[in-house]
Amino acid sequence: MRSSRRQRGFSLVELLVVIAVLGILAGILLPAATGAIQKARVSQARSDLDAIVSAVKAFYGEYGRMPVSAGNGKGDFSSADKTEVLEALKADTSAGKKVNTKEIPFLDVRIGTDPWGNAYVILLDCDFDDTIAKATDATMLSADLKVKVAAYSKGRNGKADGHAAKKSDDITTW
Ligand SMILES: [Ca+2]
Repeated sequence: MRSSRRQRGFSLVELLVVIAVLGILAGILLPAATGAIQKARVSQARSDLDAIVSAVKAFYGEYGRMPVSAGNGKGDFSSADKTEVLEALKADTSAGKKVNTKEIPFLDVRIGTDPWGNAYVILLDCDFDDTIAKATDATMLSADLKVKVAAYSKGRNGKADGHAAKKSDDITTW
């Protein structure tokens, strides 16, 4: 009796039960896995942003100016979608080496775009009053920032949601 059952293999009902169980498991595990990936990306962005801010401070300590070719002593600066600040911190391009004349690598070369493929935005106090003026990035800042350097990622949606947004996935250093 037992051997004939084994030869018969699975019945249709048994197969359907197995498929249903697999479907339920996938339904539970997939969102959890996606959530875990998003969380990992957010913490990657946070650690990149902290590294960028530390690198700018180290650059400032070394040179007594900000890692941009023009604008030191003038108004505050937003890197927007440009990469010149990162290039200066890494000294990995000719433009970067012109700003970082001693070619000191202040930043791990791994840092490029954020985990969603968008540029990190870096805000610099280029007029040296220890404040980044709100007007430097009026979308993101609700008031002047009392820091020399700040940075942010636009988050998963790839948009600078800003201080007025009800629901923002931006990741900021302030
Ligand atoms: Ca300023």
